Amino acid sequence: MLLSTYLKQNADADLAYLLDNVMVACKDIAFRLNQGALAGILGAAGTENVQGEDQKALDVISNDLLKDTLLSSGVVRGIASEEEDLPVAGSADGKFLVLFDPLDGSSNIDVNLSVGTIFSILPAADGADGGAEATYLQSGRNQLAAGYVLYGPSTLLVMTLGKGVDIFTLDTKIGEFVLTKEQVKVPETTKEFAINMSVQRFWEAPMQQYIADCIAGETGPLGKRYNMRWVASMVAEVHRILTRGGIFMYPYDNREPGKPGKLRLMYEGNPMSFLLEQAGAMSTTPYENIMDINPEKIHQRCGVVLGSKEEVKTVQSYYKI
Ligand code: P6P
Repeated sequence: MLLSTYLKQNADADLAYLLDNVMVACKDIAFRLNQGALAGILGAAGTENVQGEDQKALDVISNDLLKDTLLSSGVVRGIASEEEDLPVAGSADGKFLVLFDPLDGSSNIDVNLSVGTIFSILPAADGADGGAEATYLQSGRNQLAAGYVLYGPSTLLVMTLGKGVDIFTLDTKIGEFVLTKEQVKVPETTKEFAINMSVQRFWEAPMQQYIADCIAGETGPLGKRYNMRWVASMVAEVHRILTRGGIFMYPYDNREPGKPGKLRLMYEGNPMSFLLEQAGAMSTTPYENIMDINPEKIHQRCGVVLGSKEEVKTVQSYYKI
């Protein structure tokens, strides 16, 4: 089934039109990524984003593609992006707010590893200003749709409209996404954890203990031998978990006390949490469910402990939650 047919059957006309516009931009991003060095677009942009991170040329290109496509669609009140200091207003009568990380994991681009686009769709309240931060400060429970496009060996769209999680594969022969897996469910248990071990000394004690017990393996208190993965691209990690289970953690750490965690709530935590909960998994900080957070800032960060339900509960037990 083509994505356009799926949307016609499962979404109202305006939401279907919006998501089709998101995919137009993502297909262009996929093409440019595939061109890589041939298009002369690898390397740094020579600028920094609001997060204080060096931008890759493709960060800026991807951001502009999504921003231009969405703001000209007529159904978008405004957008918020990891690469934009402030929200950008669109159509005064637009029904939707679109929040996105245009190219998550972009440090992987120059070494030809997987990256992705993450998107979250919120309702625009009547009369709300699409250029005002307050318009976007809604709980993740308000999301109408969320998903990511993973630019890997194949280009995949993984999306939820609130009725489960479905996966589409980009058929480059026809330039369309085709439904290839329906109603994804995450295994409730796992033996695979993903965390950046180089940060270990900065974690809170419960996280240090949990990881030590994972490494202790079958002779330790968790009684099983774990494997470890770290791709430095949240989209790739979440996709692996949606596909075969696992737990991904980017917990609070005290490297920079003013920055509790690295990942951003509104366009990383919330959309990924919507997907995972729809697929029968959990997504926490680990102190609370990420989608229960009432946001205060558009670029606010949160700790992330997400994945197979029983493993997330095990981590929470170390925090005595
Ligand atoms: P580190 C990518 O920059 C990102 O935001 C996530 O996609 C990824 O999981 C994490 O940061 C990687 O962080 O500290 O390993 O570079």
